[in-house]
Amino acid sequence: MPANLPPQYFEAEKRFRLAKTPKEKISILHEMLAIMPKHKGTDKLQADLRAKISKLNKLSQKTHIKSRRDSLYYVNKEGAGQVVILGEPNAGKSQILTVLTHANPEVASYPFTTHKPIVGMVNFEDIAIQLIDTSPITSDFCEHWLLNISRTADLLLFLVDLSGDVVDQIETIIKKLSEAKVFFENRVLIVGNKNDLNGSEEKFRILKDRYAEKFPVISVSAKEKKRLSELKRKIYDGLNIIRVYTKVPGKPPDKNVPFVLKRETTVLDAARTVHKDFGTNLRYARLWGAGKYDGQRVERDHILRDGDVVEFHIS
Ligand SMILES: Nc1nc2c(ncn2[C@@H]2O[C@H](COP(=O)(O)OP(=O)(O)O)[C@@H](O)[C@H]2O)c(=O)[nH]1
Ligand SMILES: [Mg+2]
Repeated sequence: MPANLPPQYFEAEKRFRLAKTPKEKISILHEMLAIMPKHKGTDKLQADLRAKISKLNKLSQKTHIKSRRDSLYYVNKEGAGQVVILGEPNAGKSQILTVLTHANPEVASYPFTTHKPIVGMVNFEDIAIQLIDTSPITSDFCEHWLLNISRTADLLLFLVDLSGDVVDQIETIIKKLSEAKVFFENRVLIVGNKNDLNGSEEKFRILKDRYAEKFPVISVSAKEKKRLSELKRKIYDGLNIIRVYTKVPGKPPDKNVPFVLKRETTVLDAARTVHKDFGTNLRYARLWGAGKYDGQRVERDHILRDGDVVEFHIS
């Protein structure tokens, strides 16, 4: 499969070659990873970039003690996907985290209490999604670590206070991300918060008129817990993932723990994820799911859908 890399990738690659410090190089590599389309054709390239990052990280940890703070604020991905909340002060970022997740014990383990990422897990049906509350973005300030997390997160949640100037809030976020060359176009969800307030409907309409063509846009009230299940569903949709369940011939499916896979994953890729030997020995699979009859035989290149139950047949 061809990699089909966009022009921004080659532009970043050029900057990478010119970069001098490990820190600079790492940041550009993260950018290249974010720009790169994620599919089979780029798997190897992705792995190469990750290996380079890890090598440079080791190097810079040895040489740059100053970079410690940044790596302290790096949040390891957990669960089905990583979502970062971005917004101006008082948009309701912390409130969103509070109503969607349980308190997070990790919070206390950081020595700096004012400006740091705060992590929680959102339960959505049978999976958990990582949600990160952050320090505010304003037109003249944005923490460096926040941009770094945004570079690698799976989804950016632009949170807007519906009682303020909604377009200005979005444009501020976009400006800060663009200035730092964080590419975000295909992984944004816009959320208008405080839809319980008077006048919020009109603001929400403005928000939709302006952005709905490019990004999904919804409104919620974090405080009054309105439309939170729709928000969770939209977060899930924005992650571009599917859940697939496996089953052994003659046994009921294992519905307890889904395998979380990228959208457009084939039966063969799923088999490889489940077990490395399955990939080489896979002959075909049987599927149970929407639009199929029970136990329908499908070939290795069949694209799986959310909720499919798959039974691998190997030789
Ligand atoms: N009316 C209303 N107020 C909210 C809502 N969500 C948050 N707030 C209030 O907005 C203020 C800022 O919320 P906070 O979560 O601290 O914002 P942050 O600075 O973005 O983290 C607080 O006073 C919240 O009580 C909401 O849905 N409706
Ligand atoms: Mg806050």
